[in-house]
Amino acid sequence: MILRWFGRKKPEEETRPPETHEDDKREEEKAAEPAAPEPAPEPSIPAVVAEAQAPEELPPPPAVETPPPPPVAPEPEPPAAETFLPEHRPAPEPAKAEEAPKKGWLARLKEGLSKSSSKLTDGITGIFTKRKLDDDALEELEELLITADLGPATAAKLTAELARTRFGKEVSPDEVKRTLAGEVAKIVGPVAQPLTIDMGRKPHVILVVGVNGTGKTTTIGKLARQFREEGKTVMLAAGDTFRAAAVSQLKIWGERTGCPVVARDTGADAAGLAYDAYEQARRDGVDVLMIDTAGRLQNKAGLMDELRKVVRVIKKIDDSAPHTTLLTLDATTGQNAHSQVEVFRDMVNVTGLILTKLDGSARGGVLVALAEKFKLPVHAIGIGEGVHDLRPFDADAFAKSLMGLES
Ligand SMILES: Nc1nc2c(ncn2[C@@H]2O[C@H](COP(=O)(O)OP(=O)(O)OP(=O)(O)O)[C@@H](O)[C@H]2O)c(=O)[nH]1
Ligand SMILES: [Mg+2]
Repeated sequence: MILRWFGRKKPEEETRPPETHEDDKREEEKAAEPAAPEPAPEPSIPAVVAEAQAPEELPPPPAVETPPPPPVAPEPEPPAAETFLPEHRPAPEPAKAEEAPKKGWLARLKEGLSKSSSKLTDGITGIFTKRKLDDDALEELEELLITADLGPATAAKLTAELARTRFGKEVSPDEVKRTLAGEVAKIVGPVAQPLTIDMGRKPHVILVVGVNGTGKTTTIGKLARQFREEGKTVMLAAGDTFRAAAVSQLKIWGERTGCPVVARDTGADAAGLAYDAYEQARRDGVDVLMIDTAGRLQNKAGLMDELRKVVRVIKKIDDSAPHTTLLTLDATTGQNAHSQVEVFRDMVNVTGLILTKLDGSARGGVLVALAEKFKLPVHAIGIGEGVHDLRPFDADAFAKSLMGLES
């Protein structure tokens, strides 16, 4: 079966992933049926999957001849009996920019972080109105910071810094917020690193991992749009072969962003698919290959094995690949994100984080705790479900927004 993703008639407009929670469940049940050695998958976070809407019509790609096959086609490994590759053509002109949201992203970041910041600012105002910075006030502040998900270590560090310069003095809530924002910016500054693509790789391989529902597929779609707008050619690999709905979700992102999607049927070997996609991307001279992965399988050990196998197999083509391994973390899960970093970091070599769902999360402070503890680059943050809602992580803007200050 050949899946064709170019020039297909697309359904109606799509702004969110094409699956419902119900679809999701049905697909998983179906996928799990033939061999379900263990009864229940173990989602640590319930997937919040939005309703299906169809993609926006993109202009058809220019008719360009399919490039000739390479002189020597290396044997895929593990050998795939049949590979279902899309009909691939060189990527069309950079995707036409979909209309960006009217509000500036800083305003949206501030609005998105308002749940986190209002907790902090209300607390700070409560503690510091007409009050000296004494031990009790410091203790209350430390507790507040902990409950706002900044974590005990960061909370202690921030209060110590405040005490160092202001102890015994009367401090205004605004002064406290400004001092804390400055300290938060210092902590997150070193990890605020944009995602860079090595254009010499052809392709630069990005593996996207994370617990189910944390935003892997959506982030891939958002990144694909960014890369395409920069004029890069992008290929997507639907490595979440566990659920049929996951494959169709990625295909819709591929259509929206003008990127070919390499996919196979549900239940296919994810590592084999990743290998074939990498080979295909190399043959086509694609700039970026993004590989989506499953967030859950029948059990956690199965997921680990599968991810490790994907990495092993990719390395057979190029030992330095994947060149980037992104871990998506759902900011609404707060401290749970710590254990997810530990698990995935030990399993695959995570090179950077994407914090999603910072909009509407009261737990945005977790980003500070993660930066302090793991020092892993935070490449971008998700501030909504739309294609424009992924932003490079800006330490200063984040710190100020978190403290409810104007940027
Ligand atoms: N509000 C908000 N929603 C987001 C963001 N990123 C992703 N989502 C939503 O979160 C839900 C899950 O996103 P997916 O991209 O399907 O997550 P996933 O990690 O691929 O999930 P699995 O395929 O189940 O492992 C979807 O409804 C997304 O629209 C974000 O930054 N903000
Ligand atoms: Mg997914």
